[in-house]
Amino acid sequence: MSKTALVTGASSGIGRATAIALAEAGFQLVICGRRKEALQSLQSQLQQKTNVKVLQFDVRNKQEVGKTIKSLPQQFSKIDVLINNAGNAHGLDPIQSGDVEDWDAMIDINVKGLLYVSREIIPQMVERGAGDIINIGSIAGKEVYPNGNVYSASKHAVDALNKGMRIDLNGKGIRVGAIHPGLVETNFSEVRFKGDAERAKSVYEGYQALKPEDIADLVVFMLTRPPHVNLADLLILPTAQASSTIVHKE
Ligand code: 8X3
Repeated sequence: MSKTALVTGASSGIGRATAIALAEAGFQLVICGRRKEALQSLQSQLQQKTNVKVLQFDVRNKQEVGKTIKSLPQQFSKIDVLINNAGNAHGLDPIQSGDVEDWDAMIDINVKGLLYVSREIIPQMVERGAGDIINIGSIAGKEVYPNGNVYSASKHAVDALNKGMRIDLNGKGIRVGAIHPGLVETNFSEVRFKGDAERAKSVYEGYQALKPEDIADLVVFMLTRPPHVNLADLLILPTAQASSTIVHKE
């Protein structure tokens, strides 16, 4: 029987590309997100390749996360692979003028949401003595850059949780690893800049940014290593990017 992977934030960007790559690699899928229509359209796209179950929830809503994951039909209830991908940035403002609603959103989604989903899935992995967890962090979890303050704090938390999970789950047959991407061209900047498409586009101009598929490739690579190999902590950047703030643009 094929393994089942649950992907959060699967309706767009890295999550969507990862779901597609996992379907191609033969995994059965549980695709999660807030936007039911986008998830259903991905489901119909992938249904010829594998079994796909759509789960609609907002990772910020603890009750909803628990209830929805517990409601999975038996065919999908054994989760072998958890991809903690849901996350985004809201705003890019100095600390003295940041919007507290933006701060709440980033901490609630990127940190608390990841915890709620993980808390639902990890116990069954421990019980079976098997599983893979991949946490999608960011270069912002490794460095802090101007005005990145709270986003960066939330991704540093993801980095810490990736390490914490690996420590607590050591000896339990579960691999835990993180991917920390630099600049990936998705709707990330459009969300960060609240729909300002021009400003968002300029982030990816003058060089070749990573594509969501580049991250999806890495997910599949990690999952297909022999069982004794755990890719624990990976930073992936476009060749044009040397650090958060050093990007060579033509
Ligand atoms: C996304 C990359 O550099 O905008 O996490 O923080 S960056």
